[in-house]
Amino acid sequence: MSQERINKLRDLINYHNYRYYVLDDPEISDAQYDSLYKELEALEKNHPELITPDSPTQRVGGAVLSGFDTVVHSVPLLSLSNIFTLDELNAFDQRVKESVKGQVKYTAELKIDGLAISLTYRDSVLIRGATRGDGQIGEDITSNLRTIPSIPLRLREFVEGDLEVRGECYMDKNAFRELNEIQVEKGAKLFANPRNAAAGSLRQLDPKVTATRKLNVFMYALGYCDQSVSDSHHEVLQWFSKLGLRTNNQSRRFDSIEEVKEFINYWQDHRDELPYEIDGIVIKVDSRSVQELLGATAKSPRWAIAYKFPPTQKTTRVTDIIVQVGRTGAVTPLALLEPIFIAGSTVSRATLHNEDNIKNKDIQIGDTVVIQKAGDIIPEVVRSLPELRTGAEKIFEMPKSCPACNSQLVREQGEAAWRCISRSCPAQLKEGLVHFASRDALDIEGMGPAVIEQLVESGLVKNPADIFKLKKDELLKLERFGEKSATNLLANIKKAKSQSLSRLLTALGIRHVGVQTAQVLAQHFGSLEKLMQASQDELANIPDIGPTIAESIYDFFNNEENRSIIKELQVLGLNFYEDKQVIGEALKDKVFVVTGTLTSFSRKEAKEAIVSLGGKVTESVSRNTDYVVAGQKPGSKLDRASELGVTILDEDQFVAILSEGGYQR
Ligand code: 0OX
Repeated sequence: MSQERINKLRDLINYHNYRYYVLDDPEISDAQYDSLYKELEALEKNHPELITPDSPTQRVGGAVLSGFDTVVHSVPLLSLSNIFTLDELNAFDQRVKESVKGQVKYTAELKIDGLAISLTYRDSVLIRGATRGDGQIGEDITSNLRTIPSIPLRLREFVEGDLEVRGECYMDKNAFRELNEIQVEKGAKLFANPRNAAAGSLRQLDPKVTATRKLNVFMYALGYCDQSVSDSHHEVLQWFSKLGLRTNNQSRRFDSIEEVKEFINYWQDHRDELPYEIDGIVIKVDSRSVQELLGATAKSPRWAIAYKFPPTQKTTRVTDIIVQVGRTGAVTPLALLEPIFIAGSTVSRATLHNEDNIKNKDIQIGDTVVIQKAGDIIPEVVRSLPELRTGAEKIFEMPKSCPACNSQLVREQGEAAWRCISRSCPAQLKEGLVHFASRDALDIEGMGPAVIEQLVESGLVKNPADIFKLKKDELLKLERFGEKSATNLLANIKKAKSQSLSRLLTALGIRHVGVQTAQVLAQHFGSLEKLMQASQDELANIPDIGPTIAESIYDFFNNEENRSIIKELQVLGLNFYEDKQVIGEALKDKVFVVTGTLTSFSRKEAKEAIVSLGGKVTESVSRNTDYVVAGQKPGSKLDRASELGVTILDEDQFVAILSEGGYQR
């Protein structure tokens, strides 16, 4: 009886969910929906044995993760090549027609500005959701994607076997604005645009947080299907819709590229009217067999292309020009603008880069200027409109002394920037610390610019090492700090001590050493001590490191003050080592799954050994898996490997492959 009612309620809720979130055409009121939902919840509470993972009550759940597993895509997720002009579109059309030796139909779609995702359904039930990653390997974000109401946990029709669909996860403009309002209230960092907000929301390790973010999806491509499907992409999209997958209803099929151009022109002028952001139009050859015939290059399909819209430009007024001191002491002028909404967010400041740029573009305080978002993210001033001047404008003069510490600025020959070269400049210190704690560096959550400002102003932190000496009672004396935030911050600081050497090197902010160079250095030397002993020549001989970078690294480590801070960091317990270095390429790009218990390796050691020879390790077996290493009690992964015909290695064979590749324990 209960089972019947539960089934009925689930069907009803799924149906109304579909009407509301997928078709955007609800049939019942929110109150009616809530009452169905509450009834189901109550029944499931009384009969927990009847709960199934695809029940609509089971969207938000699961543990807080410590990280995401990797997923090998059964068919790679290719990325689109971009074009910017109609001439390039004609060339694409010509190439297609020449290869096919005839006419083709195209489907044109809005290019949603979000993140590519992949959903896998097995016998109609959602079993996995993943990010695109590098196209071959993505991250398993199933528990986060399950929280998105427009993603069905079960398809509305039975599809036997596996169906993998691709689409875009995005946040609409309203949800983005609301989220940033909440961030302001919380004193948290603002998201620069809806795409970043969607990315940040999907990266949450706690699905409960993702569930609070209003994310949505449009599905736009078939990845893989065990069942046979229509040859027309356009019809596949219609089939998606019948299955309950949300598709964008602006997609159109056209007989000629001329009609596609009209579609492009229309949306170029009307994109602002959409509730979500688009950054172009995707043009796809409609026939899937023709798509297959055209094939793909290493990175992108030859049968599809993205026409990217030019950046949106708007005019506004420069109310003032101020200067900012960066962590290297470079002093950058910044235009304060009358706030203006452009490409998804409100812009009230834009960098002017340097003095010469201001002169070349003839920008004065009070000028009306044209601004755009480069890559639709960073706002920049394109040009001024001197014809609109009233006479009240003021010419900007670069200050001669540092706005933060008053010491004299210098401009070295061949450099565009004026610099503050004082070692005790508080602005440089703050910016340096912001960088030190930032996501690419030691990634200390809760230590953003506002907190750093407090720590520096209060005198608690005078250099990076001081961060690790902070005490709870000291934090509690600061404004806005409570028991919970202080405990959390100290825990995050403690965690940062065991970050990798490459992150620590990034954090140190050595000039010319960004994330990538830091990784090269960490891999090459393996320990900070060895790196600090390296001569300038030795550094310059490392691939990817030229003489300028070598000199900068050498100077940094031979500066007394830097050496003493590093010594302190060591005493405070920071990790100065990098994980085992890559020692060979014997397993380059080979994908491994390790299952069961190995006798001579821990799981972690086995993974490190594979990675050290250039291989990749993933959690689940797919068509892309090259080897499954099977220890004792291997479980279902071994069955899946046999099913797919993947090579299975026992422990002895695995050890043999490793030692052939040059691996030594
Ligand atoms: C989008 C979008 C992105 C998938 C397979 C090759 C072409 N951002 O809206 N990609 C694709 O298609 C890719 N379509 C889209 N609509």
